[in-house]
Amino acid sequence: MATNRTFTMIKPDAVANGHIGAILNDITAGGFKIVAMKYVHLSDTTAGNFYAVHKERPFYGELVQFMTSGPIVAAILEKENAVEDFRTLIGATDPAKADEGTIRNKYAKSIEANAVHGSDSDENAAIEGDFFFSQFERF
Ligand code: DGI
Repeated sequence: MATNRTFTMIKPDAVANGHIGAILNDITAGGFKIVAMKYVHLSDTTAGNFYAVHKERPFYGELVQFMTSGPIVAAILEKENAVEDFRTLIGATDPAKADEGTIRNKYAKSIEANAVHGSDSDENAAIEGDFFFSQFERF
């Protein structure tokens, strides 16, 4: 399996609840190397553009509002089979359905305030990483 990259965000709920350190620890303990990272507060426009793929979904407005409600940590992670393994590490979208020990199981509050984002494909991982980071901000 080739080494590749995924993109993640620690969402406003997890930041506000003091889980940045614990989540970064789970990520590195899971074998992921952090190759880019920043701490930012998204504007409506930036969050709206990031989630443009979800524009037609009924929760789009709420999602954008939630993602702009406080700062987030964005990062690019590297590992063998990164996209799939990271989705396993974070668990199901709805924390009530997330496996025991996953990041969403431990730190998420609801399907919306679900602690972390993880890219769902190699293609989206590249698009999302490029959205947040220039070539000088990744290693
Ligand atoms: O790839 P995921 O983040 O696991 O899930 P997704 O791509 O289906 O949805 C993107 C985000 O949108 C998800 O992390 C939280 C939010 N979301 C998904 N389904 C719902 C939702 N938000 C609300 N309010 N209601 C939903 O049913």
